[in-house]
Parts: sequence; C-alpha cells; structure tokens
Amino acid sequence: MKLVKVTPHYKPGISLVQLNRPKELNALNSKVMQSLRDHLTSLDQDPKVKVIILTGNEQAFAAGADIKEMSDKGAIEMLKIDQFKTWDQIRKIQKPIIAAVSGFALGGGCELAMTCDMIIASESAKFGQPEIKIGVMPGAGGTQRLTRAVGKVRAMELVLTGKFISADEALQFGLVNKVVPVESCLHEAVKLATAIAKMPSVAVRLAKESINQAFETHLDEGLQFERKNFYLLFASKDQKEGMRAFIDKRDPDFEGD
Ligand code: DAK
Repeated sequence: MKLVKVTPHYKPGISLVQLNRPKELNALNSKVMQSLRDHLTSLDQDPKVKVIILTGNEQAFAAGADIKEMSDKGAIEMLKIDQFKTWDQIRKIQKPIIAAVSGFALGGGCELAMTCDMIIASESAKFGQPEIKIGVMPGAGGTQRLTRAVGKVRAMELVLTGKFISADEALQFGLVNKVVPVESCLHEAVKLATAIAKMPSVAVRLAKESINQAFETHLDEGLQFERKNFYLLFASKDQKEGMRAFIDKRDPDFEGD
C-alpha cells in the first residue's frame, strides 16, 4: 500500500497529495515523511502544477510523528537520523500548499499543517501539540509557528497542557482559513487552489516567498526583501500581460512566465 497517494493533475493546475496510513491515523514515520518530501519536490518542479493540496482522511490528517518508531531511540541516534532535513526540504517547497484537514492534526501532524501555507479545516478537525503528555515537546516548528499563528498565551496553554482544540477554536485563534462541513473540505480546498492557480505563477511564487520572509527577519529587512521581489516581477511577461489586460478592460491570459 502506498503511504502517500498522489494525483499530480487532480484538477487543472492542482495536485492532490494524500497521507495514507489510515490504521495508524496517518502517524508520520520516516518512510511517510521521505515519500511526502519526494512527491512534493517532484510536483514543485512540474510546470503544469500551480498549487498542491495536502490531505489525510476523515479520521486524521495526521496524529503526529510515529511514537512507536521514536520511543526507544537515543538522542545521538535521533541526531544522526536527522529527520529535520526532510522537514526542512518540505518547508522549502516554492508552490503554495493548502492543507485540507479533517480529524486529528496533532503533534507533527499539526506542525505539518502549519508548514503548509493555508489550512481549510472540516468541522471534525482537532488540532493540538500533545507531545508534553509523552515526555517531549514540539520538535518540528510547533513552538515557533503555533506562537506566531495564535500568540504566546494560547501557544503556552496548548503546548504546556497538550489539550486539543476544535476547528472553530482554531478559526477563532487564526490558525486556519476556514471551517467547513467534512464532506466539503476537499471541495473548499480545491476552490481556494483554483483561485490561486489562475494567478500568474511567478508572482505567486515571489509573494509566497515574501510572506514567509516576514517570519524570518526584522520589518526593515522584510520590506527590502519584498521590494526586490516586487521589482523582479517587472521582468515577467505576466506582469506586462496583467497590467495591459487591465488597461484594455479584458481578462488577462497568464502564461506563467
Ligand atoms: N504514532 C504511532 N501510532 C499512532 C499514533 C502516533 N502518533 N497515533 C495513533 N497511533 C495508532 C495507535 O497506536 C493505534 O494503533 P493500534 O494500537 O491499533 O495498533 C491506532 O493508531 C489508532 O489509535 P487509537 O486507538 O489511539 O485511536 P483513538 O481514537 O482512541 O485515539 C488519538 C486517537 C489521536 C487521540 C490517539 O491515538 C493519540 O493520542 N495519539 C497520539 C497523539 C500524539 O501524542 N501525537 C504526538 C506524537 S509526538 C521530529 C518531527 C516531529 C516530531 C518529532 C520529531 N523530527 C523532525 C525529528 C513530532 C512528534 C510528535 O508528533
């Protein structure tokens, strides 16, 4: 059975990637993470793909890193395996990734959803960083991304108690873009992906890069970074087409160059 199922051309410009370890609630063992990394990297290089949707199943997006795989490892063994490399490669995917989350998104599963660029949650979704309950703490960006998304006091409560929050709370906290019924979760993600896929892809790529830079730098450096990407877009054909189409009062015909 494939641990990660991929439909590269699910809809025009949109790929669907599905975590597929249902019996283990999509627990993220190293094989799943490597396969996910390989698929995302290859989709990132496919010019026909504009947006990627990452999903799980109705029970779980992912219930965390695989506790059974990790439980007996020592610190040096963990360090040598260096799974962070895989996670870092996923973080560096240039195309937008939308997480469509139903069921559990816990620990590494919540971190994986937060590594994506947007999250559509179904009413059944449950988010949490319960690592504290098994004697560890978030290890794939949870303390950083959750804090940036929901603020310090909420992140403290979630990480220090390990409690789960509902999709509605996640929406209220600013962790997800939208909450929808379970049966329309994928459909909503496709709607969002379709809107983005129609946009000029060079501008989408540089805009994603610039937004992510907001988390890496001080405001002044971030503004400089944004400015350079803004200037760069004036070298793209789609900029000429987009502005010309506006002036001509017609729809733009973007080619992705
Ligand atoms: N790992 C391994 N197996 C898991 C799992 C997990 N995280 N979560 C669930 N399973 C397995 C269960 O063991 C069970 O398998 P069998 O016993 O049937 O063989 C099956 O999935 C169904 O689970 P349950 O029987 O427990 O189902 P329930 O509905 O009763 O409960 C639950 C669902 C999600 C509340 C419960 O399964 C649960 O609490 N799961 C663990 C959640 C958790 O603690 N997650 C955080 C794990 S630590 C790193 C990157 C990331 C991380 C670490 C390092 N590096 C880059 C180095 C992240 C760490 C974590 O995520």
